[in-house]
Amino acid sequence: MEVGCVWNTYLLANVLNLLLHSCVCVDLSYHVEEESSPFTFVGDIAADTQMEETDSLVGNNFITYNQMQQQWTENSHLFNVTQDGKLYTAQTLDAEKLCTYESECVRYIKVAVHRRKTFLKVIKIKVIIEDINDHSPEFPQKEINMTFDERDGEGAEELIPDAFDKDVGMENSEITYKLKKQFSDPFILSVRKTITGGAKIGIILGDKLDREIQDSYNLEVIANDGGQPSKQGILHVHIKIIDVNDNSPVFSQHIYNISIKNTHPNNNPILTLSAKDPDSGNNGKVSYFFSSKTPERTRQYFRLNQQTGELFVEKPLTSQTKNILKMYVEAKDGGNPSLNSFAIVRIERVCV
Ligand SMILES: [Ca+2]
Ligand SMILES: [Ca+2]
Ligand SMILES: [Ca+2]
Ligand SMILES: [Ca+2]
Repeated sequence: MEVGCVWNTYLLANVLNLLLHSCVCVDLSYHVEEESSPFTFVGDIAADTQMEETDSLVGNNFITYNQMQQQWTENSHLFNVTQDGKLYTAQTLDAEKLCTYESECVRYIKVAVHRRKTFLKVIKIKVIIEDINDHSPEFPQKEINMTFDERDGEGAEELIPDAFDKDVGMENSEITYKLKKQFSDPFILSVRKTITGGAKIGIILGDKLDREIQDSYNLEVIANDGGQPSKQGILHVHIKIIDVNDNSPVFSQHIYNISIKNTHPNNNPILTLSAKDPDSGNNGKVSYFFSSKTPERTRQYFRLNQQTGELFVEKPLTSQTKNILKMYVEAKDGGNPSLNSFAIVRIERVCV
């Protein structure tokens, strides 16, 4: 029985609420901006219902106005009606708390009019709470890191989260996006609206990448709302380019010509080979070898430090050794697969 009563009360409240909100037969409509301070003047009910013209006793306070309590809504404490018929806000009204997006933000109040103690009528008043642009579009995070591969081609895409604007007004929450970047940065912004009202946003590669020229980029995605003036939110996008082994080591010379005495000490390098590879990590780590084209009979006189490229005499050069020795050396990077290049070392033996 008690449950039934509760349900009946609940249903009645909802029906009354529905009737109140769906009723279009309002006597007066007023506008008030959200976030106005409490006690902001909204309208003069007495003047606008022209009660003073129809009843000359208003000046003597015989006509009084009272807001009717509407216990099933929270409207009653949003507004105050003075006895002489002035409507004020009772508190700061926040459209984002009171209303939802895509519906007019309104509240209805009823005011009873009495002459002395005699009830005259009820005035139905619609108050439209106008949204102001008091919220900026916000991204779920302030910054985001992403990577592109150096071999990624034009059209490669990385998605980023979209922004949200809490304002309930359509223009104040309508978001447009733009990409802030350096002129030469090879990225463009893609924005596709979704059926839920959000957006699918991507950073798209618009050109080839070369990590050896630039290995990182800092972009900003700026979300602007349609308010006047517009507010904005910023997402900082940090892009790192992952290296690909696309460079071979390059020797400082194609041919190294040196002369050594046959008494050259074997702990002093006769030459230091140097090859540069601009790739990153192992892709740019260079090691040095005798090429297989170097005959073993020549190679036996020398020792090559694979890491440093230092070339030492291993065995004393004798008069039986040719006056000019020619060796092919190879520089290899640590990539997988590795890339290499070759140089020639010509050594002239000088007798002392
Ligand atoms: Ca707002
Ligand atoms: Ca806004
Ligand atoms: Ca590279
Ligand atoms: Ca390389």
